[in-house]
Amino acid sequence: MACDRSNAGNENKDLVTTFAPNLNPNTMATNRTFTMIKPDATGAGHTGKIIDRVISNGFTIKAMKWTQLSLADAQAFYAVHSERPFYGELTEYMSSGPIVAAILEKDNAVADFRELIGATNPAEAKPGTIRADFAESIAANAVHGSDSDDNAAMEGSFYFSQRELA
Ligand code: IDP
Ligand code: MG
Repeated sequence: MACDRSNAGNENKDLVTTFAPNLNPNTMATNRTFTMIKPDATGAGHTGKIIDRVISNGFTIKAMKWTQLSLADAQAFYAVHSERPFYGELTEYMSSGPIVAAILEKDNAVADFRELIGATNPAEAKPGTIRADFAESIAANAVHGSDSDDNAAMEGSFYFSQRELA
């Protein structure tokens, strides 16, 4: 079925208001992305190596915290995937252990970070990408990376207030 996207911008602003009430959708940065180091990677002791990889590839850390999602938090964060068959597995997994959440800055941040982390399935991720080197499976795939500027702003504001950015 053809999808009418003529109202897409406004729908997105409604979503921002619900999901991230402190965020002004008119001032979203285009040079930022949001990441989480996932429970498989924090549990395996890869946190420092992954942060080093991120910094040495030109990303500046604007905010960072070590924390753990409740199941309800994970369900809210991944609400966009609620119809997908792996939603239950994903949200249980993401709340199963500590994560590191961070807002990163770089020109072309969203696309460059997706390139740095590699494909969702580590078996298909290019050699030298973070997922190729550190991920365990398609679910436990070491890191999250936002897929658009708008989602980066919304996901970042899930964890951080404006006053936490440095
Ligand atoms: P992405 O993280 O590369 O953007 P998405 O399709 O947005 O991939 O999926 C979100 C997360 O859901 C993935 O990072 C992974 O942890 C999990 N996931 C994706 N596909 C599957 C699957 O087929 N089985 C189990 N988990 C999956
Ligand atoms: Mg995604």
